[in-house]
Amino acid sequence: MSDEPRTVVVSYRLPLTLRRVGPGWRGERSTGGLATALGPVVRGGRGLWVGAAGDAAAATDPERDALLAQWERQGFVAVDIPPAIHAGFYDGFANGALWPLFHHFPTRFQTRPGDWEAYVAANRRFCDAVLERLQPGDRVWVHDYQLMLLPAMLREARPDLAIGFFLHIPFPASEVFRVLPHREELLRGLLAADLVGFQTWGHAQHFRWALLRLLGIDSGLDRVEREGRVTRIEAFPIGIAPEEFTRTLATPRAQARLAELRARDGRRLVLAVDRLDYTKGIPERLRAFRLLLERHPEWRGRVCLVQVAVPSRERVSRYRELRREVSELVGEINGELGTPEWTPVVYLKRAVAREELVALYAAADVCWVAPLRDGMNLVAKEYVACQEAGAGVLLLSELAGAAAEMGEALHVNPYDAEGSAATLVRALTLPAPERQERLAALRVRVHHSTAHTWAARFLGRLGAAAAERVLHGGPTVRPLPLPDLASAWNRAERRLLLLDYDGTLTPLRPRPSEAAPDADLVALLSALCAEPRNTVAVVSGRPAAVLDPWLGAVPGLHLVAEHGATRRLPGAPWQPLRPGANPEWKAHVRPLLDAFTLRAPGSFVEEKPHALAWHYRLTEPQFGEWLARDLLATLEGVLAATEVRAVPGNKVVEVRFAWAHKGEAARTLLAESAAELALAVGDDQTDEDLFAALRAEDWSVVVGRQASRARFQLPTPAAVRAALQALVSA
Ligand code: GDG
Repeated sequence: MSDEPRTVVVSYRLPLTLRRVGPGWRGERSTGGLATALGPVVRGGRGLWVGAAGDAAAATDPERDALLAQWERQGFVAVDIPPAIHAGFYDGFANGALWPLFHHFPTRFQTRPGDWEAYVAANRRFCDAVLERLQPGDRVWVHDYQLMLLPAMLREARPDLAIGFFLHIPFPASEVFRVLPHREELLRGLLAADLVGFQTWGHAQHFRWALLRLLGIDSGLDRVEREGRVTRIEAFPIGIAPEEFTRTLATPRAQARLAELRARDGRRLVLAVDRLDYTKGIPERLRAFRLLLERHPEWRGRVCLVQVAVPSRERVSRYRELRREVSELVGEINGELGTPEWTPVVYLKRAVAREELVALYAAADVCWVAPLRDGMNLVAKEYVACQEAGAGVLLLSELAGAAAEMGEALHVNPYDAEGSAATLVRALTLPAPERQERLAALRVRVHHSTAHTWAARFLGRLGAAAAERVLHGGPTVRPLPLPDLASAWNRAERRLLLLDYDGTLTPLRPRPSEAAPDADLVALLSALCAEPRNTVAVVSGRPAAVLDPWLGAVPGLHLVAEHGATRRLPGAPWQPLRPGANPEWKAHVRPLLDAFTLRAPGSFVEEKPHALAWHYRLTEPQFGEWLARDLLATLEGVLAATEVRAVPGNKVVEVRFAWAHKGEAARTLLAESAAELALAVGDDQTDEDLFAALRAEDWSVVVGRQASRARFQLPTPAAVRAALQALVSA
């Protein structure tokens, strides 16, 4: 027995379809890379596959229930989506909005009232079906655009669950993605996963760009860190199960068909195989083919395009229009150019049997894969697998994900009819040695990167990503053990409290001026100060002019402003921490910051008595980062010989005295108070200096789940206040 965790695969459709046969029901197995690759992952008790069964749910049919119960024992769990939800979910939001937009057709996307709610409700159904069956140690692998909210729903219910998500279709450029209503919810839906996989590196980068532009979240090349949790981002180009195709091709039926096709008439056979979908570029390819026959009459009668097009999503109106458009175009071309002996386009508007498909792949001189946009495109890979003995040419759209991997194909821009026609002529006339060489290189990759290696790699990375999350969110920063703190607190004769303000005593606000203390906070601080054994200090990055009116009236409270540049002892005037420090440098630096402000709309300079800060939170994100790097480099030169430093912060560049940090303030207060016990609480990077200044036995507490050198952690400012209240009462 392996100790691999169980995998719960969730996709919109199960690899089984429920069909009514007379009065009863029958299940039909689907083939295809996904079913082949993930079948072994779930079979034999190793996991579950959760998805819709493909019929309109008929909840009260006992025969159907019996069959579904049998499926469940084999690892296939059918989710019933009531028809009223299904229409808005599948035909509506998934295929009317997400599908066109993700394939870069913003003009084709539409949302109707209620579609989004249906999408949410359907995702909730899948979530419930998964949660009902989860066992300890399970990991969940969610598939595709129909289920983008599912990772967040699962995470909310099960914070420790290992969750992976794979997007089979492209992730669009952020300028296209931003058109979508509810875009933020969808991004957050995915971010809840431990691992988000895309078909290509390009799609992954589009996703990162959208995070930055729409949520303001920075990411590394392969990861996002947020609230102490990591989401890994990676490309996993999907493959096929080549043996499925070569095995079928070896069957007598397929071989007989291949012989028939070859014996036909000596004409060149160009093959196209697609779902009847507007992303697949079928009309564009037909027009390019017509152009070739018009421009190169010598090819008339010598080449034939076989277009297999499987009808799909016919309830969506755009698909019905496409079907009509393709039929008309085929009719026109055959009517205008065909002869009694020759039909230029053979149009098969139906699914063909697997044996027929592989025989066509093997017989075709050229396979013309022309999507206007495609996540991957498996047809390109299937063709290569079936050209075992042949020397066919793959003509591949550069806008398919497959193009990134299949460099030896002849690439075309499917929107360029002339270019496509010219490349087809080239394909038809390419010398045999070159064809063989290109195909050989493609074949190695198709056999090497398969659906199996794809699934194994994804699950391997998911395991690693989940383990890393446990490591980060786990034992390094423990929750604050309040009873232990309270007893240490009670034992100590002299105690020092160092409290950051924003994000620690009050929640962070969009506008800094909204963060004024409420009456409860003032009362809490007053109670802490009233105890003679306590020295209490608020240590903030804010200037004195803000802290004074907010907290200046609390009797006995120490205030430290501008990260430690200046402070106020209870009842005394403000004093610089290092007397004699002269901020005359500001006069030289300020014009430089003003110049950067002019270049970056939305940025501004904050002037404090001892420091200057250039804020760029409202600036176009990447431009802001780029300018900030430029500013830091410039200031490094300008300030080299001074005791002033430029320090990068969260969307801010701070220019201040090198010694003006919270650590320096903490050390001074520790020495003056002669405290036996110090407790420091803070939430951001500048508070790390505070923690670093403490002694080993002191108590440091970070607010939030981010990585920190603090020993302990509290989740929110509210929890901080509760803990301080407990100390008052102790
Ligand atoms: C999505 C993404 C991504 C087609 N006609 C017949 C037939 N087929 C089979 C093909 C192929 C499959 O359908 C189509 O796969 P694609 O990859 O081309 O496209 P989508 O269905 O849009 O799939 C896509 C894929 O997910 C996987 O991640 O590559 O980019 O859009 O397998 O062989 N099969 C049979 N008869 C037919 O007439 N038997």
